[in-house]
Amino acid sequence: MKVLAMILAGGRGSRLDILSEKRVKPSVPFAGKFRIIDFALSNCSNSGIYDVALLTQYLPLSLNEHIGSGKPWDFDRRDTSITMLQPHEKLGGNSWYQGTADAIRQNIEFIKNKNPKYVLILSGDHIYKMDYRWMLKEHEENKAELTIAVQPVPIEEASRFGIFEVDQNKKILNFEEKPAEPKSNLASMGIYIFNTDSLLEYLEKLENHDLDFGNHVIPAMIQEDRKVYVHTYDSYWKDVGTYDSYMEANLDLIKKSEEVGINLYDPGWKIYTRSEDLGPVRIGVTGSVQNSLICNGCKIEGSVENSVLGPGVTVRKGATVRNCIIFSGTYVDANSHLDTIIIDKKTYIGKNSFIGNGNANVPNKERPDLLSSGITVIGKSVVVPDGSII
Ligand code: ADQ
Ligand code: ADP
Repeated sequence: MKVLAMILAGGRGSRLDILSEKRVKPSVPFAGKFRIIDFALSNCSNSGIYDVALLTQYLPLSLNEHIGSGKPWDFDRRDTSITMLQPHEKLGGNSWYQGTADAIRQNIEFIKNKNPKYVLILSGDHIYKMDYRWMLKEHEENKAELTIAVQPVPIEEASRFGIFEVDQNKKILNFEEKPAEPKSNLASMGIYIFNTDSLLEYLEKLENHDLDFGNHVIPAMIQEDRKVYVHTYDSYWKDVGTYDSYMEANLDLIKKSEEVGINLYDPGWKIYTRSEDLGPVRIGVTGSVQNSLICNGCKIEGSVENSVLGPGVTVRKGATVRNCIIFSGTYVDANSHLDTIIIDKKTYIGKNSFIGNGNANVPNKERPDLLSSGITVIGKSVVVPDGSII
């Protein structure tokens, strides 16, 4: 086998706490019909990489259900496979994955059995469309042992990432994981291609119990002057780890693709997902929709603006939904006003409610007396009583 993709889908997504209370971050719904993980999975499939393993440990149920046999991504054919790798008790060993590289290390036997030439390591919570074959080509041309995808980021954000300094051939000279004072703005995207031999060598020789790529493996390889290169990627890429970045990435997809640099409608690079069979969108005589993504099964009698509505959302007459991300099956009853809210699945919003009052700098249109509060988040299956003001 040439390439084995291993997707890290197991960290605690604590910064998206309400949405990831009952599911891991990669299985949080995104852009209406998708889950965050669909992007990494579709990138693999579109790049012709059909051997994929998902490493997960917290709350894997929702993710397991979503992945199933992997059919939407074509991983269920005779010559393709998707494997869920969860921590298991080993003789004398601990079980939970303690760090990103420890998660891979605990599956060394799996890698050896598959015997790939290269291991592609990905993060399950990024929104982007990338052809990994370009990166692999560069990796082979450079005769590298490790190639890391990088992207220039605004310097004021650089301390959230692993930061590199490179020579004119893109060989890495220096790396610092999340430096307080970054020396460059070339940020690691957390996407790695390893020669399997080099990966196994470092996983077997480094002894840290919480072995991590950014903190241990990459610094050790650079210090030992191994052949570590960067691959530059400058199209749309977002790590959706916080409510702000999650909201922003959802709203990005409403914009024209030329404007934002990611296109969900490209027949040559589809994002695949598992979808339910639902009826077509119905917009009633009192309904209006502007600048929004609306999924199948939605019924709209109120007004929806600058929002993302997942499958089967109802917005009753007189209700206004503005700057909201609403997951599937939620019901917004008559004359309620919602602004800048993320609402999880199957939630009921009672009549005549005012929830979320939008951007702190822009007073609410209907009730300028209410304090504005940034992003409000409502958990799964919550019932908000009629007349609530939140
Ligand atoms: P972070 O995103 O901070 O930085 P981390 O939180 O370690 O890295 O997670 C990377 C991925 O691995 C996430 O998808 C996470 O869910 C998953 N993960 C974390 N711990 C795990 C575990 N124990 N078991 C299974 N999966 C786990 C990394 C790099 C930076 C780089 C950014 C880019 O370390 O150098 O800049 O990614 O986003
Ligand atoms: P350069 O190093 O000159 O920026 P690249 O060959 O890295 O050139 O990239 C050229 C263009 O191709 C860029 O717009 C980049 O975003 C895009 N690109 C690079 N790598 C990939 C990839 N792996 N998948 C899809 N597009 C890519």
